[in-house]
Amino acid sequence: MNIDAVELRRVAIPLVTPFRTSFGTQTARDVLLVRVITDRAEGWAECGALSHPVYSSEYTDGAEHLIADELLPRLFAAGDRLNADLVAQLLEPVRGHRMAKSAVETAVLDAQLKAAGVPLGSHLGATATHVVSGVSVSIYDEVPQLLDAVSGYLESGYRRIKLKIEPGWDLEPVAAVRDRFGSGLLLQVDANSAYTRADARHLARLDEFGLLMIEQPLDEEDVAGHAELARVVRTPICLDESVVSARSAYEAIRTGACAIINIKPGRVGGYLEARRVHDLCTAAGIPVWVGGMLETGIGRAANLALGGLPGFTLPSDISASDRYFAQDLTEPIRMVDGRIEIPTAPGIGGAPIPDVLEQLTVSRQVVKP
Ligand code: NPQ
Ligand code: MG
Repeated sequence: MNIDAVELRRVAIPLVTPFRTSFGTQTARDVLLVRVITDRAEGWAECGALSHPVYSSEYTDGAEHLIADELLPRLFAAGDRLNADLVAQLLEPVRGHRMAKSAVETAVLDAQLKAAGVPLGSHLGATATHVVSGVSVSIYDEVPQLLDAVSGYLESGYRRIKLKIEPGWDLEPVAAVRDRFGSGLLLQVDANSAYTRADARHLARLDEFGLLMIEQPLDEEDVAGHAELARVVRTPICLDESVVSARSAYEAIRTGACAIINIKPGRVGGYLEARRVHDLCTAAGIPVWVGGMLETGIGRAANLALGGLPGFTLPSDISASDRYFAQDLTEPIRMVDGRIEIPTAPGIGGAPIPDVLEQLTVSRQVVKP
């Protein structure tokens, strides 16, 4: 494949409601899009990094800079040898920056699959036609606000509720949701690393609420701490931030640090590595589910393809477009009866609506070989 040019676009999309997690409150999404223009097709991808390095060390400005200065020159150097399976190897000399690498690899993969007329789901080995849709729920100031929000999401049809928690907002909101909506509700929590090993006994008090999992309670680097916690807390531990590759998934599972893994293609470096994480977890009997980074329809369409693989047996964080955006970059992704259909169009199955893209674009740069 020959790349004629790569366009890097920054898009600002307001969130319908502020989204508060243990690492802060976001009111808009500052998105980096990568568009690879080749002689045969063009490919799109979304970089999941946030505006600031508060979820992980990557952030949008840094990712844009790194892609333009460090990653694209390495792709151009490959000339017409370039194909999606070669990208990870070409970018290997650059350490880290997995979300940036994922966006570049995905855009090349999208172009390649569109030229071949192959949907990403088929390419990855998806066996399902739909993905079960869960929703991630913000931290609120008061419990009544939380109960109203959860009530609205359940009315929309979401099959699973995930509550963001942090010290001071954990037992009370979880108890209130369990009390209001009953023991049948699929319910889990996500701490985004807000606790320490010293909180083990406190976190064990969540065991009485029959949660599906406690996601990333400790620091991303404290894998041993999660294994220690798993011996005190009965609720299954799920890792998110700690799993950055198939190798780190293997180490976490071997150490006993997790019983479940949230797979986010950007966090692990791309959809091809995400499939390797899926395959490894499935072989080890570890259930996985597709996480979310509040992507636009471009990122979420691709995530749906991944969610069709057989090991994704738990409800995803792939919510409908209207969970986050009044106007998505793509045609709205809709949930029907708690499930979202996996796109069957060639490639990632999502592309921006041109005039919406122009309207929301903050900046763009074109990088040529
Ligand atoms: C998680 N995602 O599972 C991440 C946290 C996250 C759906 O909870 C803007 C604002 C971007 C908040 C990306 C979900 C974000 C964000 C990710 C939260 O840990
Ligand atoms: Mg998480």
